[in-house]
Amino acid sequence: MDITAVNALPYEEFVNIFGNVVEKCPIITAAVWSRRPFVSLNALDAAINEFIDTLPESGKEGILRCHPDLAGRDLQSGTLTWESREEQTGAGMDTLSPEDASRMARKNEEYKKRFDFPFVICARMNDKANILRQLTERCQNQRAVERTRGIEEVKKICRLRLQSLVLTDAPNKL
Ligand code: 2AL
Repeated sequence: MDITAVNALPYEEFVNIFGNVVEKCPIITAAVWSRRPFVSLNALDAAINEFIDTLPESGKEGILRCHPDLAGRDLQSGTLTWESREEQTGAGMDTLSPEDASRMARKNEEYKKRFDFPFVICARMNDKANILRQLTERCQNQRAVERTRGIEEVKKICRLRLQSLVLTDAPNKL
């Protein structure tokens, strides 16, 4: 689908197609529909980012809390969203060694206990070693730093999800 086709979508279809570009936050997609027409995929991406940026800190934390743990219970029980499953399996979250799996579970819990929201990272831009390393390192940060960092990762995830749905003339530039 190209951007002209995106702009022609009625509200319901727009939300059906793009409702999960930010994990389990279709309200964001619903909000940006009224900003169309978008001149490009980049403009649609920017509208989503702007909406996220206008949220109060509690709203940003809410977005982070909509994200499933990496290599968590949802992956094991098959209850991840389609997009999340693709990302997590692509980063090898389903093939962790027993040692790495228990380290990941331990660190995810430590992170959530410290910050009260889950660790979020763009799995498609990282491999399992990198994810584990960053999870360990980011546990040391201040809460406000992690809130900002987590939202940056949400935006990267969103951009890649958008990119897989919309054709662009300049795929490497967006
Ligand atoms: C995820 C996810 O489900 N996909 C991704 O890229 N990151 N979750 C997370 N907690 O970072």
